[in-house]
Amino acid sequence: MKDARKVALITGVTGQDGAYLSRLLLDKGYEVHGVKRRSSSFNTGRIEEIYEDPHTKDQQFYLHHGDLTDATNLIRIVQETQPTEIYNLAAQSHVAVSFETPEYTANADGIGTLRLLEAIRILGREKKTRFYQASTSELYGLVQEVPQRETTPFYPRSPYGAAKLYAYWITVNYREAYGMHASNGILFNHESPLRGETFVTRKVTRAAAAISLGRQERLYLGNLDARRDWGHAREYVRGMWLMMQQDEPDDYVLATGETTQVREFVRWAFEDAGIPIVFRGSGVDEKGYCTKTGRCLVEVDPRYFRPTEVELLIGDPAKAHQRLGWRHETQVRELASEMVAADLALMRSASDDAGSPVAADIRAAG
Ligand code: NDP
Ligand code: GDR
Repeated sequence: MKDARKVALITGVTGQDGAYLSRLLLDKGYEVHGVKRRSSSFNTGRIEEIYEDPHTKDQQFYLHHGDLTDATNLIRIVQETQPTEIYNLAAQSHVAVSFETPEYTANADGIGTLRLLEAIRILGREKKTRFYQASTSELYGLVQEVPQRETTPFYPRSPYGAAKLYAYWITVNYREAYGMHASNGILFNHESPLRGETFVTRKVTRAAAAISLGRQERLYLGNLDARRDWGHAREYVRGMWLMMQQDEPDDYVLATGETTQVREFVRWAFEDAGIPIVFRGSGVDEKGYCTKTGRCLVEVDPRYFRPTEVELLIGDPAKAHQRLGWRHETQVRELASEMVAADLALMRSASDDAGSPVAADIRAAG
């Protein structure tokens, strides 16, 4: 029997997806608890708007300090909050960074998932807490089949992908071994104005905005040939919630079914920022993307190449369409425009909003 209470615990609440999911669940009447890492600088910027003063009545949103590398802390948080649904979104989520910090990435992204599943089991909540694991299209890695679907074999190409592979299978195993309602969302890339600044879409939209405002000279990127299936994060968190509402747990791909080259996204972003660019040169004479007047704005820097790359991702979301009734709405071209517009607005108003994250974090510290 499903608990009539609606209490969600979100790890990674301060990240892109955590912010959108918190809003969605609060709108649906959930009591929402988020796990936030202690940080020497403010890291609650994305959830600032929904983080009310903890002293106000009717509060539905709570933050707890914690970390996926700390098992006892996770057990205590699950015990205190008694969640009916856990969304495990926390991760060292940057693929390139995972080559530099492979052991930490395995610990947080792989074993961290195990720690949460064990917390549920230790506390005897196997039938009381549903579990969502943030799995990823990076599991597919080296192309085995296109489009990629739930049955496509995995072949991860990074320490991040390998850590997430463990997390995927341990989630399946706890479902089968202990009858837990545990599901994997195999999500393809999803972006938004809240996307972390070092992922390629946001790096590009921020740079296009900054260059058009005369605040940056040039943008350096890595592999422009890679293709990604990019959707909007707001729509993907709804898919996560839908998975948790099904009678039976299962694994689902969420994707748009369309793929776009990084270089195409770059061209769109600069077009939206009012600076049309074209690719100039080849081989040693490669100049990158330049304006018609010869000003070269985007250059390839091999330092952003990865030791092993995922060249092509394109997902088949048919199962999610049929069973969850989930569909993406925003097209990638619109997504690029939304992100450029948001970055232009943010940069223009940069000096006005410096104070607000401070207030939120002072409240969080209690
Ligand atoms: P972000 O990088 O924006 O957010 C990651 C979150 O995890 C942040 O809140 C971060 O905290 C937190 N975190 C990192 N390490 C730890 C740790 N050791 N303990 C506790 N919290 C930690 O990621 P997204 O929101 O984009 O993605 C959410 C999840 O979905 C991730 O697991 C990611 O791997 C996965 N995913 C993402 C996709 C995407 O396209 N966005 C696609 C498929 C899967 P802090 O703010 O302090 O850094
Ligand atoms: P990805 O996203 O690795 O797919 O992982 P990212 O935006 O980092 O890279 C996408 C593609 O762009 C190429 N690229 C660059 N990438 C970055 N970050 N910076 C650059 O300068 C650059 N130049 C080219 C990359 O090589 C790659 O091919 C994201 C994360 O959110 C994961 O957590 C998630 O699991 C997957 O999406 C699905």
